[in-house]
Amino acid sequence: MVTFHILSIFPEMFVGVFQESILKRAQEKGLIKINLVNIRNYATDKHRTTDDYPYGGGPGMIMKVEPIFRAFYDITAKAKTKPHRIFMSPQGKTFNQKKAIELAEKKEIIILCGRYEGIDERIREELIDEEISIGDYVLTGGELPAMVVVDAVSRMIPGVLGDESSKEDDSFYCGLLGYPQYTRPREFQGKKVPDVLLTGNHALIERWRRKEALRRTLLRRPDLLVEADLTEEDYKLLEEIYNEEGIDEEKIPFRY
Ligand code: 4FV
Repeated sequence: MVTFHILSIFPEMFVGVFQESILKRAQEKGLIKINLVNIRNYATDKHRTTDDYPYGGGPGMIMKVEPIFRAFYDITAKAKTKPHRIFMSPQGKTFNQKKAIELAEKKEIIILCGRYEGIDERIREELIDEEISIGDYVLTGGELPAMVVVDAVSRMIPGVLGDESSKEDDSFYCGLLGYPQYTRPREFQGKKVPDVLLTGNHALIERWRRKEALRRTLLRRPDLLVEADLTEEDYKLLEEIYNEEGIDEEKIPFRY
C-alpha cells in the first residue's frame, strides 16, 4: 500500500477527484491511502497565516516556513516509514512514466503543493527529497500537479487497474506510444475497423499493433525511439514503415 500525504491550503480541491472510479476503488481495496493535510491547521497566529511578503521586495506572496515545518514533523512523527518528500514546482524534473513506476515502490509519500509565488527556500533545503514538474508552464497552485502524480503512481500499484495487462499496453510503458484502438460499430460513416483486428489471429494482431505503435512513435515522438529497446522484428517493421511513409532512411534524424 502507498500512503499519500498531500499538504495544501486548499485540501478540499482533492475530494471530488479521489472519490471517483479507479482511485476510489483503490482506496476501498486498501491499495492506496490519501491523507489530505490543511497547512493552515499548522499556523498558530489567530489569522492562521501561511504566506507573507518576499524579503527583498517583489510581486506576490511566499509560503511561510513554520506551518509547513510543523506539518512535515507531525506527519513524519506519525508515519510508519520515513516518507519520501516531494515538492511540485516548475523548477522540478519533468514527471514521466518511469518516475511514476519508481514512486509506486514507496510506502509513504508527502506531496507539498505550492501556492502564490512559491515557498520559503529553507523548506526546499531542509525538507524536500525531490522536486517534480508536470510541464513547462505556470499554474496557480501545485494541487493539480499533485493529482496528476497520485493518479499516475496509483495506476502502477499492483491491483489498482482491473486488468494488470492493461498497463503493459500503456503509452510509454514499453517506451513507445500506444497503438490505434477500435470498438463497435465495425463501420462508422464509411470508416471500417482494420480487417486484421477481426481475424482473431492474435499473432497477426500483435504484429499490427506493434507496427502501428512504432509508426505513431516514429511520426510523433522519434525521440522516444532512441530510448526504446527495439527488437530485430521492430527494425524490420520500421523498414516497412519507412517505405509506406515514403521516409528516406538517410533523412532519419537518428541512428539506433
Ligand atoms: C507546477 C508545474 C506549477 C508555480 C507557482 C504553483 C505553480 C504556484 N507545479 N508543475 N508546472 N506550480 O506551475 O508542478 O505556486
